[in-house]
Amino acid sequence: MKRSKFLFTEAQEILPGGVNSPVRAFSRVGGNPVYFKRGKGAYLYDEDNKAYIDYVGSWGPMIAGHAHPDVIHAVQEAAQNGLGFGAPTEIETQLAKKIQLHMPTMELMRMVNSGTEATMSALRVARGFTGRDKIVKFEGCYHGHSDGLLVKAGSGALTLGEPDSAGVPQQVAEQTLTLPFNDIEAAKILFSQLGEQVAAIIIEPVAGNMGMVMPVPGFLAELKRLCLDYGALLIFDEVMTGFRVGLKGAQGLFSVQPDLTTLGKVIGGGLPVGSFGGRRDIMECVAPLGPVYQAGTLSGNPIAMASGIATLSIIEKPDFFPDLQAQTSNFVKRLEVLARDRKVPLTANSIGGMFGFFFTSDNPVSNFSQVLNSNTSNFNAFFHHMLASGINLAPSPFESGFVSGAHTEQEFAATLDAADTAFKNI
Ligand code: HOZ
Repeated sequence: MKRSKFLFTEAQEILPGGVNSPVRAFSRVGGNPVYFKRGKGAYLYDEDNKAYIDYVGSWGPMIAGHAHPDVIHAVQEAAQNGLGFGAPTEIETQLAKKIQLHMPTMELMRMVNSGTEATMSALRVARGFTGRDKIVKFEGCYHGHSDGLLVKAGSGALTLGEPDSAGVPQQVAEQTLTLPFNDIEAAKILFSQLGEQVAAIIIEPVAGNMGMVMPVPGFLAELKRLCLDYGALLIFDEVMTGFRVGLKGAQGLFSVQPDLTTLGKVIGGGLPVGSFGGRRDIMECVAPLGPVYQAGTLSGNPIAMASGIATLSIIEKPDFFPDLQAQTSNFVKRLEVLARDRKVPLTANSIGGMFGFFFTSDNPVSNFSQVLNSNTSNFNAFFHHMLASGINLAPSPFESGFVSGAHTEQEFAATLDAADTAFKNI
């Protein structure tokens, strides 16, 4: 940690809080962030050459493991032809087709550079299409940092204890209505009063930014029904779940068809890519076809497209998701058993290659209030013990964990050994 400490001190002189994204500053867990210089497979290496088994995976995209040779090769090949043209290229259509193959609800889509851009743009499309202003989101769900979405948001906004950001105009925040996650009755009441003003419901179909919280059975389908009844659109924010909980995303797993979908993370394989898309008649509102403006110099960047295509090609292999799902679920079950044996209340869950755990005896954890009531001091103690033992977890109890195809029993066993000692000491 010696060099990480030095680098963090230096960074604080020039970057706000020393970071380019708040959660990275370790504000929630305390201590100094680790500076990484290299990743390979399931491992990251810090500036002092210490190795860590990584369960952050760049917050999701590294589903194939760090520096997968196929991805690196594709990026190098693409880079030799130039870094970007700001003009159409064949490769952006190829990535779009690959996405559509697995998510047929994406009838028309546009590439952007981040999940934030994708959600912000999808909302504009929803408003342009419906002619309505209000949107509905769920407490603890995080959809990037655009103004209207920083209302009762999760992830870094929650981590810092500031669910509402300064700088968001009141008039903008007022257009965002929030509901408790998994509470369909509350949604029905809201729609009975304001349904005709709602352009869209936006939801993480599996919440991943307040820890990982699964939808209760039927919840997503009921939301779809409400949207149909009131002429609102259903937007699945699959930036985190897309190509992570399964090849067809959460929409495939739960068999609920959103009107619009937002993607990011895995579809860029670690490079900055996002996408929003959905029903053709809705997406035809987007310029130049329609009146909703959206643009970007770096959108569809060929290097990022190449990285995304190579990553999707790896995870499309028939055994990839069954193996990832089995490994991840086995891992979290063993984690729960260890905690139980040490009499530490813990509820863990996983889906595909995504997992979460809360220090609580509530089981399941299915809403934001339960999340906030979990024991965050235990999380912090656990986190630091694991980090010292060379296990890299997200530095906040309000994030998800990610397993890659490069994690093997060797890494799981080492992680569980460290967890057992950590449970003993908290
Ligand atoms: N909002 C991201 C996690 N949910 C964190 C991004 C980052 O710090 O890189």
